[in-house]
Amino acid sequence: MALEKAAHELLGALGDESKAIRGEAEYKVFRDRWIARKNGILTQLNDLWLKAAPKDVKRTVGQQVNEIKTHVEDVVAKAEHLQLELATASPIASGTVDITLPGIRRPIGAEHPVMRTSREMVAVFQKLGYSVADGPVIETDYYNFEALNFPPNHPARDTQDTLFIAGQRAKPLRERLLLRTHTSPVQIRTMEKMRPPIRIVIPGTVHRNDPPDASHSPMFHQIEGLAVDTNITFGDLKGTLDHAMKEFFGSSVKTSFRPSFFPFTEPSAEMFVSCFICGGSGRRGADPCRPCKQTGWIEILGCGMVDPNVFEFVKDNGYDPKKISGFAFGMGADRIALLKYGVDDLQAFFQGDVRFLQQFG
Ligand code: 2NL
Repeated sequence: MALEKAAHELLGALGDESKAIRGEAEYKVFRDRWIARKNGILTQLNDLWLKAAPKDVKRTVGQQVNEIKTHVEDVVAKAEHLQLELATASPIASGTVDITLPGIRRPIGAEHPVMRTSREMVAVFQKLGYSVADGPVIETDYYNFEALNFPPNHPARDTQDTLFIAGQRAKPLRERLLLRTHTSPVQIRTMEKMRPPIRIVIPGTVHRNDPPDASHSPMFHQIEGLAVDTNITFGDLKGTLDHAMKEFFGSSVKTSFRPSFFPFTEPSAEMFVSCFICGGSGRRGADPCRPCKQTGWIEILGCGMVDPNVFEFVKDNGYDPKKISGFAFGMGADRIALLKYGVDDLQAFFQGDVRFLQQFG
């Protein structure tokens, strides 16, 4: 009876230990503890129970020990089998991963509002068949000024607040390097490569020597466009830009064109969009509308018919101003993003404060 009780307790412990096994290392400890030839529990049983048993009960004890031995070997074999299965099964199916635990949150960020504005505006023109072009941020005087009808020493150059690369004095003026002040050089470079007709938009970074404040930054973003073909008219310019503004701001906006000046276009105009904040009324309830300064109109871009002097620089590639014509436009993505998202300080776009950026997530 005492023997049976001991056997029962022993097998209970065997079951408990086998269930508690987690991983290969624990399985090996378990296996050695029970069936190792040297000092394993089975060996000890043989020595302590069987060899020590009095002659008259040796037979019964032998049977008992044999039964225990079969059982222990059985359980160890099963534990090994389970161990192998777990090692090859998926962590979820085997239960070693608790899929009800909360996951690891990985912040994914969000598109910057200026980049989003630029991308959305570009997409409007892509839908009209325009291609996207790009080019270098570090430009030569030739592409940034001369080929755009800013002659050397012309006062129009002063308006660009150009950041020049140092140590260029030894070179001829047209080869001297600077940070492009507009994306227009890309339009010249594209006309050098592609014959008319062309329809292109150019989003890109530009630099000017402006001290940073709520509406200025020495680095900002432009989107320019150019369409050149036979018989392109100012009517094409107005129709295209009016359509683009309705796509971008909503179909209820109106456009207004007012005379202006740019060295590379003639005639030139500034385009206004009816205020998408106040709907053109100039008022927000009892308050004056700030974004449009109560005028009901917001200036969005500059545009015009490409000056024949500009085409002269790319004439050899099919741009003879007697045969073709074109319109061009340029706008600031940062300014449009400011208005669209109601941000009152341009600097917020460039300071990288996560509390600001998270609002666009
Ligand atoms: C503005 C005005 C403008 C252009 C950019 C252009 C380019 C070539 C020829 C003629 Cl290659 N024009 N670009 C024309 C008119 C206005 O930008 O206020 N931008 C922020």
